[in-house]
Amino acid sequence: MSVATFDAQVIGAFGRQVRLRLADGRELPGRPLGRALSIVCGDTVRCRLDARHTELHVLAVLPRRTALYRSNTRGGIEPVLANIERLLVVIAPLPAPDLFVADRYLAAAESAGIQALLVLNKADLGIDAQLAAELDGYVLAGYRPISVSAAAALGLETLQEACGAHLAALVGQSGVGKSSLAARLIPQADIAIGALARASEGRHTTTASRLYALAGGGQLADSPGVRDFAPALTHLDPRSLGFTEVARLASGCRFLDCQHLREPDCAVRAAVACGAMHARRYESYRRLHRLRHTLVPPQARSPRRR
Ligand SMILES: Nc1nc2c(ncn2[C@@H]2O[C@H](COP(=O)(O)OP(=O)(O)OP(=O)(O)O)[C@@H](O)[C@H]2O)c(=O)[nH]1
Ligand SMILES: [Mg+2]
Ligand SMILES: [Zn+2]
Repeated sequence: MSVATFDAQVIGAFGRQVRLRLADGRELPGRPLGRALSIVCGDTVRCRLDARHTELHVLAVLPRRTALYRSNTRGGIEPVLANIERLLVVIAPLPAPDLFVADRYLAAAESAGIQALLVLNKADLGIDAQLAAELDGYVLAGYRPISVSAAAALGLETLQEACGAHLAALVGQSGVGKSSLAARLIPQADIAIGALARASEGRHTTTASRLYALAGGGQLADSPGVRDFAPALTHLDPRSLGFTEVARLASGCRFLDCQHLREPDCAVRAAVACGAMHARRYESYRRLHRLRHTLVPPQARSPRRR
């Protein structure tokens, strides 16, 4: 006798345990059958009820429409979130923002076909001249940073609109207020919020990604904060490494395979020289380029030649 299988959405993944949402809205715990299955929040999986009908067995992960990957410390890559359509990269005046981390998230999203947005939380704390200049750099790049405050309930409608009916995810450094924003947009969910001291001591409040339903028909994933983030280096677009302004400017470079480092007639370096591309964003591009050059063998990173 064959047992009926059906599809479900992964709304939480903690090691070998997953939380699944069925088409009828019910939520049940699940367990992957087979060690090799790598399941992340946002995945759609094929499953069946176990004999005692208390949990679901996950048989397979269906093909992902998008996947956000990161490089892990063992030199490999691993998926972080699946099927997301909007990546909300959250920064804040406090803890001190590491914008190289933000740039890498933006680059990973651009290279994965995920629309990336920059969200500045804790706007109630005020924005100093240095941070304001950095935000101008993102505007030059083509982003429109969204200023919000979870504490003062500012900009939340704009944030909700940015999620729309899509599957969106909050990512960023620990303590920037991802869970606080999620709690504002999904007040009925019981979301843990940390003390700022925890983040400065390197402790994270959120320990696993979790997907919540939004009032507007979309879904929002809250994810654990990071100290650092390295994208999957082999997945980066070879001409721009996922930097949108570099992708735009590169068509003006003399060489099709210009790396925008020392080549003559490079439109990217010209833009940096005249202030049309933000100097720190360019430094961020160079750092990512160096990392990729060091870690990825040449055959895996060869630029597409036309
Ligand atoms: N002033 C101010 N504080 C905020 C705001 N949003 C969050 N906080 C505070 O920032 C601290 C961290 O908030 P969380 O929401 O736990 O941060 P997180 O990004 O989810 O942190 P992790 O789960 O560790 O990644 C808490 O003390 C919040 O009260 C805000 O808009 N303004
Ligand atoms: Mg959190
Ligand atoms: Zn160039």
